[in-house]
Amino acid sequence: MIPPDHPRYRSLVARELLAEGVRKRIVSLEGLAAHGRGEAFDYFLGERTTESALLAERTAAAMLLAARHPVISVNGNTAALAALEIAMLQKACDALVEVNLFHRTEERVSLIEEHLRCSGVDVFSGTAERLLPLAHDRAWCRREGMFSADLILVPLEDGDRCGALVGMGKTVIAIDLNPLSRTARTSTLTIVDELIRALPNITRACRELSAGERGRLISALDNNYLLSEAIREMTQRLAHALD
Ligand code: PTJ
Repeated sequence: MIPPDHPRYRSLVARELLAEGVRKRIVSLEGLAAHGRGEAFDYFLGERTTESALLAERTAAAMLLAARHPVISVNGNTAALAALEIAMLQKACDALVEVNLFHRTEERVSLIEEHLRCSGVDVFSGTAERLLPLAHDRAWCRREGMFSADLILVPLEDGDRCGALVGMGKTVIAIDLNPLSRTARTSTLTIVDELIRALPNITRACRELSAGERGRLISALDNNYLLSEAIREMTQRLAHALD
């Protein structure tokens, strides 16, 4: 049992959730390594939502609400860490939620779908087809889901699919603590923040933004600025780490 006053409480709880996810066969072993990389970047950020990340989260909300057919793509790590937060975001923006996996097995897809449903997510399932132009198993998705979406929110992505989706003319919003990743640089909008902090901020903004604010946020979107700000925040903290 992790004491709530432990200085690294939130980080240790996240690790517990992922370890439990591995035991339930929801999270892949590779997902643990991916999380470790995210933790390192979060350390550089100071484990907080920066001003530029909040701007990205509010812009994401505006874009989700403006989309014709938004889809939230969920992998093993996202399901284990943030199933409830996904359910709340889905309610706020009325998006489809579809499971899409890199280390895909039919068993993992079903287990993750079941886990999401238990947390209140309305999961879009059914027959998947190999529809995305990718050599690996992230190519599998549903024709009426991700394949037809105009906007896809991809928490914790590997860069290939993100590039393929943008190449198909789709708007892609990524949540990725690594501002240098291919995903971060290929997406239409990148949120450089921790998944569990980012999702509730997007949900809140979906509920709060006026139509005027949404339009202003969308027309001011500059992903290069958002990524440079994230890198600036990290380097500034590192430069003063021993002060
Ligand atoms: O469940 P599967 O089979 O689909 O596999 C999922 C993983 C995560 C293993 C797969 O998508 C993968 O290999 O991802 P990558 O290429 O390692 O990319 C994950 C990115 O997410 C990295 O850039 C990490 O820095 C970042 N990341 C990890 N944990 C978090 C995160 N970003 C935000 N919040 C996190 N909690």
